[in-house]
Amino acid sequence: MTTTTTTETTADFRVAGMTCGHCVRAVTTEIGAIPGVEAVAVDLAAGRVQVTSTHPLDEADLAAAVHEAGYDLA
Ligand SMILES: [Cu+2]
Repeated sequence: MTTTTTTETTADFRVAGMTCGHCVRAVTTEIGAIPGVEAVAVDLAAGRVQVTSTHPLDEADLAAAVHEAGYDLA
């Protein structure tokens, strides 16, 4: 990336236990509340979450947010 001045980062990780749209909404809301997060995309079938943020996220922050939503990183 040489054409942009931002350091936008996309991280992909797994979340265990999501089973429906409510789970997706809870995880999206909690992760979306982390400072710097710009977008959260949940793939329910794959149990994966893709997070776009303005800077690399601390995995501890992600884990805390996912836990707050009622799930755990897989
Ligand atoms: Cu659910």
